[in-house]
Amino acid sequence: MPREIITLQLGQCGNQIGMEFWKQLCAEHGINPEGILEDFATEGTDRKDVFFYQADDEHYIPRAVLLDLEPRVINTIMNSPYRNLYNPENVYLSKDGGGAGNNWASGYHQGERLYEEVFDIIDREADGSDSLEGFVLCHSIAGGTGSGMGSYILEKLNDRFPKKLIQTYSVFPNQEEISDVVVQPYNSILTLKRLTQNADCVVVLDNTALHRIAAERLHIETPTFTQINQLVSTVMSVGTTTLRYPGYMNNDLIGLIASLIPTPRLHFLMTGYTPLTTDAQVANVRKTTVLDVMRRLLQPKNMMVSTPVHRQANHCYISILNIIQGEVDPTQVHKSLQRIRERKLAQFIPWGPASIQVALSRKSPYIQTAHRVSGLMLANHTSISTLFMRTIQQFDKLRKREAFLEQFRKEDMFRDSLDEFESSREVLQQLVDEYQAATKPNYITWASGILEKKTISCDRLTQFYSVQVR
Ligand SMILES: Nc1nc2c(ncn2[C@@H]2O[C@H](COP(=O)(O)OP(=O)(O)OP(=O)(O)O)[C@@H](O)[C@H]2O)c(=O)[nH]1
Ligand SMILES: [Mg+2]
Repeated sequence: MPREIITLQLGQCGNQIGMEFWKQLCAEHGINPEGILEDFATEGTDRKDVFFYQADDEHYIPRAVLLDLEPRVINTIMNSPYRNLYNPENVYLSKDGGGAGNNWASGYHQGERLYEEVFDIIDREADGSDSLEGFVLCHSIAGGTGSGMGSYILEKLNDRFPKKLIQTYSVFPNQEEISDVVVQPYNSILTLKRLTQNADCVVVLDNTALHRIAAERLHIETPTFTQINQLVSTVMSVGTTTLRYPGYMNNDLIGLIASLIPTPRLHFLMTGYTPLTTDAQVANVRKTTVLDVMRRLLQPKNMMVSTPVHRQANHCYISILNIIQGEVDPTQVHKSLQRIRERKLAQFIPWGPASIQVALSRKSPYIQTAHRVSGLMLANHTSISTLFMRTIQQFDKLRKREAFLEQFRKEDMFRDSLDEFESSREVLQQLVDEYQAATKPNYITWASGILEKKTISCDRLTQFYSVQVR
């Protein structure tokens, strides 16, 4: 039975990365931009129905809801060759069309006002699936719509669908660029509270690191969002590949999440991918092996998050899942893991199993790649907290100066008090403290005081190779 997943795309960033994701999924499943299954793809054994539903024999429609408060990006999608792919009833543009003006509070309250209309769409999608597993939300945390309306939707999804999983692909702002969004730290901190409390799993997509990778590894000096989003769509498509290509490794989202997230709040994942396109030169010199791929995935330069993964001695991995595609001999996997253990290439938490999990995954037969073996790493690493610390510091600076608060005071939540800022800061500080505590042997005792009810069952873990690396 398929376990369906509904994708919600919010705001400029959410819809732009969503668009790239669907392009990639269509290509992988042999679905053309009109949603029609290509003749060469009719015999496929892939599981299209997790992300698409079938309108008729050959017509597939994404289980996607496209939401924005301003028309530009959605209009671009609706004028692209993919305009007939989506269910037009699932495309929602706010009537006033003015956007949220980079203001979280405006996005949040517009979300509140549009609640009925938006959840009509979401409920209809949910009713249209047999065995809904959960939701995937795509957005940025720094603007107004994806962050504010995204926050509101996260809260409501939790209320209305308490048993469904919520995963997000959350884009963090580029720290190295002078931002035109001066209130970015306010928006980020308010969103991060909801990502901590209302999501089961957050895949962190960090524009700082994505720009660095595009510049250093792909040699693109000033990368466009389209180029950056190709990296993002690779992460999203490989990250969902075990759900879409069943067989020996027949996984669902809960299996994926449970294997990576041992305690409920430490649910922010980093990603790494190799080989990136121009690594082809390397591949030409000698054949890429599983060990090459796994070793490269442990190098900070391949991580798509701008944290000092190995430099700070006390930070460590909570879990690692490598999704490997290509021509792989399973015995190589064990050998590679042994080698990684001998060389002590990865530092793990002292309070739980230290294991690198490997999922060998099939891939689309319709897309040719230059590489024999490729890999995506999904990693739960305590150094993700340095990203949150940076947000707190930037927030404190703005807040101390009482800068740019008028636009927030205009909205209900902030009219009488700014307590919501302090409450969000507190939640984020606790999260930073918890990641810090997770580097210590007594973490479980520390955490048992504050662990919440919402834990995830781990009964599907056996589907993965799991080899102790200590
Ligand atoms: N990776 C990536 N980042 C993006 C993209 N578009 C915007 N961003 C980032 O998202 C943040 C701005 O948020 P947007 O998504 O533009 O804002 P929004 O959600 O549409 O909200 P408003 O326009 O304020 O209503 C900044 O940090 C941008 O760098 C994109 O296509 N790809
Ligand atoms: Mg926008």
